[in-house]
Amino acid sequence: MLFRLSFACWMFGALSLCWSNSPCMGQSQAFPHKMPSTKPDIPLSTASQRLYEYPAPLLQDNPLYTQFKYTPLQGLDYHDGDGTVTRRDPSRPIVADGKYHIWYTKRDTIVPPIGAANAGQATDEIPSTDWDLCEIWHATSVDGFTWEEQAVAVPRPPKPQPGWRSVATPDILVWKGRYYLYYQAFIEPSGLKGDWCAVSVSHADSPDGPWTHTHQNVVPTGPKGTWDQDAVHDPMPIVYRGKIHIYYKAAFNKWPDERKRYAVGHGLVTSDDPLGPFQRCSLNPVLHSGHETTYFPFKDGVAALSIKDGNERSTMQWSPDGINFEIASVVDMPPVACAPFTPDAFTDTDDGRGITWGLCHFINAGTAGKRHSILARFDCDLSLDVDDPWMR
Ligand code: AAL
Repeated sequence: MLFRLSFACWMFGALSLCWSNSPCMGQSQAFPHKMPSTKPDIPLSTASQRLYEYPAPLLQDNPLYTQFKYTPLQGLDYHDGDGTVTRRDPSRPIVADGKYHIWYTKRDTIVPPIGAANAGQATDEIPSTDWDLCEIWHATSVDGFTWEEQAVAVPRPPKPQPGWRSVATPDILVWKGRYYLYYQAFIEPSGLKGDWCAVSVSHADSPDGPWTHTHQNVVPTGPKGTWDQDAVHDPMPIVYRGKIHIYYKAAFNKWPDERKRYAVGHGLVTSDDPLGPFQRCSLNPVLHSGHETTYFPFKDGVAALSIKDGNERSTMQWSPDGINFEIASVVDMPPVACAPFTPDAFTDTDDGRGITWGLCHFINAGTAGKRHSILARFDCDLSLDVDDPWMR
């Protein structure tokens, strides 16, 4: 009885001590009703402190927050969605001769893909994945909604050149009046050992080609045992601080490796010459989330949209130097394989104006339940200058 009484007294004493020391009891230094634009000099919870650590202004004024609206494209045929034709992973649109130009992965095969798990049964006519046995095609548009397919820009080169099996996932660089297409070059069906491929480049005097294939792996991969040893995807070039910056993704442990340890990392390489050699950034990976890459100049730094995969999926990020990124906002339903129209991607601006629209893809089950992809348009407001007619 005596023990119970003294235990109760001890509990009461301990609880009242905790209660009186609890930060929840203080009222005198409350967070102000009008949101302070700089960190107030009062005790703050972790979430309140974090508010002041984001690179962009707070709440509704954040120029790196947006919602996305989607519109189907007109003018492209998909064989009624039977899975034999795919268009996916578009490049960013550029303007030349009064038209928008894009390049993208196109597959037109006798059957739909049989899937990465069956890659061993893929043949010269039967694709493993949606991006196996593909070519890079070119389309133009005057309004960004209706597109006219032109011709193949980069066909598969003969065996054993890089890309003989498939060329896919292109993006464009305009540098000193010439055009450079960077893309994934496969030398085996995707899925056989993983999604293994290197990045090749072709160049031309005009967006209409002809394109000269260099047959070179232009983005240096990491040494064996490192994160980007085998699979370098989604090359996206911008010109920043006088140099060509190419951001890329490496998917490590993607099938058939241990899927539960699947991870992505984004790397950066830079050069003064579009054909290389490119130097690897010593701080790679610069981002650990985001399936396809989307980077664009924003103010004097670089913004990134981290789309699928990783703890920071569905975030906009910003970096003051193109290397050290921080979360600027969280977004809903971001465009997959996002390829924004970015008029200042190649002007070496130190005052990037942002983006308002672009292209992306949707992966479709198709009528026979087989996978193929379609291109679509998105619109958004990640712009500091929406009155510029080319931004609309
Ligand atoms: C994508 C990209 C790359 C991958 C595959 C095709 O959307 O990340 O291109 O290899 O999926």
